[in-house]
Amino acid sequence: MPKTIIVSNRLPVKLKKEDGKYIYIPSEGGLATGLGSIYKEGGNIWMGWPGVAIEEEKDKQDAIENLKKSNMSPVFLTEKEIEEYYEGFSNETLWPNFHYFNQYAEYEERYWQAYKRVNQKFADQLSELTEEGDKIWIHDYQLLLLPALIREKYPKISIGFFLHIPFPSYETFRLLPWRRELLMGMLGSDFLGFHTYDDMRHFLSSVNRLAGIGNSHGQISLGSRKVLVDALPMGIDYDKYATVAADPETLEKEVRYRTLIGETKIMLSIDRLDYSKGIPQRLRAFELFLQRYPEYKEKVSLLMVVVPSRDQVGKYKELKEEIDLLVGRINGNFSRMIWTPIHYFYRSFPLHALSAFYRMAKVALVTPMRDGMNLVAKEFIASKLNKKGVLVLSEMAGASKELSEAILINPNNIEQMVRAFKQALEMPEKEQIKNLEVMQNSLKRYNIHHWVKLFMERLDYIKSQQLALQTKILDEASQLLLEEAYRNAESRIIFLDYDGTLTPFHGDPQQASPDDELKNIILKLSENPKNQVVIISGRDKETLERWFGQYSLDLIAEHGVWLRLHGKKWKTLAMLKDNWKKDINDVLEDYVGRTPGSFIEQKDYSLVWHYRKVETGLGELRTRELTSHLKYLASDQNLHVLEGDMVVEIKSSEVNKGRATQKWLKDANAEFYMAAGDDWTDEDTFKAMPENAFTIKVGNTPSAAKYSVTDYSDVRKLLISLCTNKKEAIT
Ligand code: GDG
Repeated sequence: MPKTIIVSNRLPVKLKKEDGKYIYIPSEGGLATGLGSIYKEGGNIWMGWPGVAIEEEKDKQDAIENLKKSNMSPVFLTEKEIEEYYEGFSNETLWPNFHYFNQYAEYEERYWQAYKRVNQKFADQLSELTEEGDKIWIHDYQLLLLPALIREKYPKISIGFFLHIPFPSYETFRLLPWRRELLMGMLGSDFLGFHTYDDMRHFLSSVNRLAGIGNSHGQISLGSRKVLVDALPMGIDYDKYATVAADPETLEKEVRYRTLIGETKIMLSIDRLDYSKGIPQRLRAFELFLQRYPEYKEKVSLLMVVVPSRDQVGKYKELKEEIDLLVGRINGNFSRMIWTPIHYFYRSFPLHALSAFYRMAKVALVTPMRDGMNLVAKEFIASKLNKKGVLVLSEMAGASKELSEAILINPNNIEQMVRAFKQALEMPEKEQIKNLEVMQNSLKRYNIHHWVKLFMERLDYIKSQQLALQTKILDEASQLLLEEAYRNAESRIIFLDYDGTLTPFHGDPQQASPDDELKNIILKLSENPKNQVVIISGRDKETLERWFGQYSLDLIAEHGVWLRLHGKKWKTLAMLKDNWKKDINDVLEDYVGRTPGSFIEQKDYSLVWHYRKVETGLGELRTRELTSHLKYLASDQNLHVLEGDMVVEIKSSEVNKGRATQKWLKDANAEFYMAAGDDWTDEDTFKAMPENAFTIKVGNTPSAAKYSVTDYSDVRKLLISLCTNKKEAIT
């Protein structure tokens, strides 16, 4: 049975040696929770490094056996690999470059070589686990080369990739000596997800500039393979944070901390030690705030948690020293007997303690210089059960694109930060509640489970698009097959579009009328008593009647509004006037699901998709996608898709060729079915045909048809060969 394999640098568990034995510490991180619903199921697997260099063969075997019980497969890395691939290339080359700290980036050839070797190691191990039909989801910047390495071995497999950190602009990315190899590595994926529209845009621009490959609505054509790129902001396990915030253990901790700290208002910050987090800038802003507004002395304290990280590495060591100095200076200058301006912890805390901090904080300061998303911002909001609190959020964090009710700041603008601190502390409760409510509702909906589901749906979607692209050219062998099926059938149904399918002309009715060759084909085809021929066209009924009224065939005009059966009177294909709404609503729901801030308005005779609260740029992109998506369901006379001011409106209920085909076919029972058409309106006809039908697309754009031919003359040749079939030729 096909399975899903998650691959990330780290497993959701960490091995640690204690008293000569390895113990397993599970990760509480959001990703581990979200992906739990996948990797713990059936034969699915999570593959990654267990967080420690294991040397002994026996220990490795034990780890493999133990982890297998929890559907995990460890990739063992040596000390040297960890130093060069992980700490080196991943954290000292890619991390600074992707976070716009180029001055910190190391361009070391030996790091690059190690990065390539370890990605190959992951690929080798992954190949052993993989079988055709599996889905693979690769995570983050440590494994950028892996998608292409797997693609080489398994050309047809589904590969998704998600980048958790920002993707930099082309001008920054191009500084990497190995930029092209990195991009081509990523492009081994079928679907690439980023936190924000800007990240996605930057990636597409690099693909364009460095590999010369363009895109259409986020789809890149790599030869015959299509790659989808999209913005998919990661959510949190909302219920978990809301539940822990109400847990008695958290409340007990809150009371204890409050007693120790006193009644000052708390401003909270929680970060890993990293230069991308803007910790010194925040401290300087807090210092200036106390100088500028001395009335806040004794009234406000900063509770600052910095989680230790890489502090033996040069840049991190310097950062730690800078923070220590700043905290010392501020506390030294401002402290009073009964008041400490900054409570600074260089350590991590258990979840309940963290939750107590979130509850206590009046204001959360999330002010990174650059951050892929930042989950702390979201966790703070989910923990605010009383809906009182204010988030000050850097516009450089991915989260700012969704949390527009926060006070947004530029972390380089110290004056603005100082003003934001004051505004946050003085915000009326009513406004706090209003803002938090909006953000909580959004985070509840776009939670981690939604994110995982959506990722998998997008991966499946592009895979199905790729399959649809595999429409076969109607070669000699397939034509023989078709002719044989035709010959052997006692009853046949043949749907033919007109413009572009039977004639080269579109538009001008003077030019498009059937020529003698076509008239002859139609005559022979329709005279055969075994055949039921249906001309299905966008043309009006008068034109079709003028051209084909004399033949023994059926006519469907105006994309399915009118039907004329064998010379009888025209009748409309009556529909319930609201019938179309469900289909369109499903499409719109899908877009709402992928576009935080958007929503649907239901009107009696129309549906409206609003995107005025969506991240700038993303709304416009989705509109383009949506309108092209809706083309399949709209037709000139029936559904109208209108783009307005930050809205897309779909008006009126009518029918399309697919519905008309379905209605026409309802009680049909033939031995041979065929349909030919050239544009998007005919796709609905193809989809409505029975499984065993011969569906033929004229032209080479993606289609749901089984076969394709180059132009109308091929259709004519095919029809001539059918009607001049020796056994059946009507002369
Ligand atoms: C990447 C991207 C993106 C922190 N201190 C403690 C603790 N934490 C938890 C928080 C939060 C997580 O760590 C930090 O999440 P971030 O999103 O801020 O950053 P990363 O996980 O480093 O990294 C980032 C993310 O991937 C997801 O795509 O948002 O931009 O850099 O969950 O709660 N947890 C506990 N004690 C602590 O002291 N228990």
